[in-house]
Amino acid sequence: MDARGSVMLVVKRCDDLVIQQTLRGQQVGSYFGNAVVAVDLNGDGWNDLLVGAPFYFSRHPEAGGAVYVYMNGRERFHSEPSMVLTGPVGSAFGMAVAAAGDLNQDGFQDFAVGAPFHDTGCVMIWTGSKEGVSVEPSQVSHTKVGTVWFQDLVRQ
Ligand SMILES: [Ca+2]
Ligand SMILES: [Ca+2]
Repeated sequence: MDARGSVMLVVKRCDDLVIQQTLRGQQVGSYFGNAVVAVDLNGDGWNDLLVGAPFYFSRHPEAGGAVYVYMNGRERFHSEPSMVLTGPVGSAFGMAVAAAGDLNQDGFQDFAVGAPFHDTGCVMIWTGSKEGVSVEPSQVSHTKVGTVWFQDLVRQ
């Protein structure tokens, strides 16, 4: 066993639980698997998987916290993430990941990622698309002295 973390996909067969696939984290201590959400990002009817690793760290480019996106290849997830979203250094981006429904009404499911250590805390909204996930967050919300304000980073 190492400390890279893993996510196991388990199916129920009769009365037994069988491990169907294991996705492994890439960095020791990244807390890969701290948050796991299944959501159909590209609207093909197959749930895709988001896995948070809030203590992932990268120096070049500087990043802290990651969310790994695994697209569903029908019955199995690709063993390598199709995309890795990262947050600001020390932000614990990916501590919380939640399906948010279709926020921008484009027919694709969207999701929210929490970065609790970024300033006073921050939630970023990422949108699903035919290809999987938008490259940049579409919306970032910060908390500031009890009020919430929204900043559009990318206008759709
Ligand atoms: Ca899908
Ligand atoms: Ca959407």
